[in-house]
Amino acid sequence: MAPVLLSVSNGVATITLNRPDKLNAFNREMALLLQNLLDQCHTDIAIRCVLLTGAGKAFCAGQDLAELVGENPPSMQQILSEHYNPIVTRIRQMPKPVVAAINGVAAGAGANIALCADIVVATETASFIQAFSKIGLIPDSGGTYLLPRLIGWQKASALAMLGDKVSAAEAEKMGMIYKCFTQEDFESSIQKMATQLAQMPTQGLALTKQALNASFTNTYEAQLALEDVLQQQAAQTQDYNEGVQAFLEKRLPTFKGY
Ligand code: LHQ
Repeated sequence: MAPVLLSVSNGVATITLNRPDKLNAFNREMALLLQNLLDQCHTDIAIRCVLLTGAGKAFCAGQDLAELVGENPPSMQQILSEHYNPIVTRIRQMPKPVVAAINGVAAGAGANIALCADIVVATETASFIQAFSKIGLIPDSGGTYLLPRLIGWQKASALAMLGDKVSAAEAEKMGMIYKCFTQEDFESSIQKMATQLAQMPTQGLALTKQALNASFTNTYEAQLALEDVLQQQAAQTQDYNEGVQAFLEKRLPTFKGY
């Protein structure tokens, strides 16, 4: 079986990290394949939402530590510049929503790949661990950027240094993720959310994502100017026309994604 799987249905691309016996830990092959599949999702206009999840009991245990001591291990420089940085960059630049559906433990790079999705939801038995400090590393894959912005400086410092396990319920409470679902509701809730997103005005969502990405570093004035530009682009889409027409005609809109 391939270490990452892709299936497409009703506009939703489901990407499944698939090394369940290794808790879906990343080796080089898996990291490169994930990049390739994210590229396919980026360019395929029939795909209007990406759902990222893990096979088996874990979401992802981060770097496969066995690979580091195996034959011809990738260098530290390669691991970040060729494996994880291109993955998180692709997720942030994906012109459609990416939902991370966290089905189990998400540790190390696995946690931070999860957190860079647009919407992160988890099952109640899932957990998040900034495992890096326990092996003498620093949080990577954007963790030092995203964590303080998601949960505040103090909690980010503590989690990055202590490497404590955060349950899905705690993660929801501290604003690290959007929602925690019961085990029973998890599968149906993520499918419902992904299907809903795939039927929404995709261009509008892509422009929303672009604005939110820029908000981390923009001044208020620069952000207002960007909203001005992006809103004009949104208003040129057919979906904007359809949304307004459907509202006025008191019917449900049919959005095409452009
Ligand atoms: C694993 C792994 C794993 C290999 C579980 N690798 N086998 C960037 C820069 C460069 C280098 C390094 O990496 C990075 C980015 C990073 O991601 S650094 C952080 C790497 N990840 C970790 O340090 C997490 C290591 N794993 C764990 O702490 C635990 O396994 C967690 C908390 C994830 C899950 O604990 P349990 O549910 O108790 O499972 P387990 O520990 O029993 O693991 C099950 C199996 O999976 C086991 O193999 P075995 O043959 O004994 O059944 C583990 O060895 C294997 N596994 N994580 N990262």
